[in-house]
Amino acid sequence: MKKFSNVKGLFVLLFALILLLAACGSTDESGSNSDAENNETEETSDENAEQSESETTGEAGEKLVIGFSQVGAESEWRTANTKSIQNAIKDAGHELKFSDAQQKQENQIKAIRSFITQKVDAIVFSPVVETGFETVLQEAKDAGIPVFLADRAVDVEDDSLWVTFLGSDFVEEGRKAGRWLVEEMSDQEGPVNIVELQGTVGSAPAIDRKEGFEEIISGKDKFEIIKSQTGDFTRAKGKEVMEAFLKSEGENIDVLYSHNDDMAIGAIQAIEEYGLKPGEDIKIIGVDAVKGAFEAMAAGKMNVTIECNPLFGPQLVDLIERHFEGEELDKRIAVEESMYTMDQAEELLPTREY
Ligand code: GZL
Repeated sequence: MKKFSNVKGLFVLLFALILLLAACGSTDESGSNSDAENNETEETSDENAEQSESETTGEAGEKLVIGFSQVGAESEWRTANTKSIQNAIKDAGHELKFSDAQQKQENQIKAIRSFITQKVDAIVFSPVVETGFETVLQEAKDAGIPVFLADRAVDVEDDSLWVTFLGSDFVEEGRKAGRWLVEEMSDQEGPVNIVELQGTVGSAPAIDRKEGFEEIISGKDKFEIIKSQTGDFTRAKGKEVMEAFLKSEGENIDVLYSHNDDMAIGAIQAIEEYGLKPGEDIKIIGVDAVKGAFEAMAAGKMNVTIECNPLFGPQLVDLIERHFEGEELDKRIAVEESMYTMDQAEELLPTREY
């Protein structure tokens, strides 16, 4: 019987255990517990999400982590632009992650991917060329990181891949150069033979400055571009290509149109070494309005520079902050710019900031 009573005791114990388990595992009709649990889980996950969101997308008034992928350090203009943006980001209390691509597209793609991995709040990007960035910009969009184009534009189907473009109207800069030349040569019979130093092949400024300049001179028969080649926006390359122009065209050249001042300054050296007078024998047109151009104009070696203002760092940071405060920004915001000639150079040189 002992055995049986043991068995009986076992059954009673088992039955009590089953009752106990049944009571613990039940949800009530409304399922609120599981919902509560779920809600708690959701809340936690939402909290985590918000937490991770604030880490990755930033919020109004928060300190932002900003990744800045810059073209390089190829010209006076570029170094001034870099300084303006870096200082503006730091002065506003945000954290800067900076990458100098040394004018190589693959370095910019790598930098943007690194910013995505680091979960920055925003990316500032000046694309070395217009095309080839669609994939990496889609990756940034998929990661919920807004991209702000500074200085140069990209050529992509989907313009939701970037928030806004802040920079110059390069086509208008080219038009200004063309209009100055038409006015300057108005009493010359012609032909007026022009050599052109183009910027980086495929870059927005090179494409647009050529377009704007040709739009203005194309309607006047006396103007002809007899040679055109890239100097990649650098002084060294500008000098080298101008030497080649002089070798083949020599005193047949009346005008140099250079897509930036740095290449023009390099060309001026080549013209002097060739034995001609820059600014007199050959009219020199540059773009950027950097200090070096004002020095060349004050020395009578350059005739005009079209301003392309690099000092838009504070304006850019203001746009980024307004975006995080929920403001809808225009897709394209142009920087105000002017033009300066040889006769203004001496007086204005001391006032120039870049
Ligand atoms: C123009 C900028 C150009 C400058 C050059 O906004 O992209 O790149 O004109 C620089 O000096 O290299």
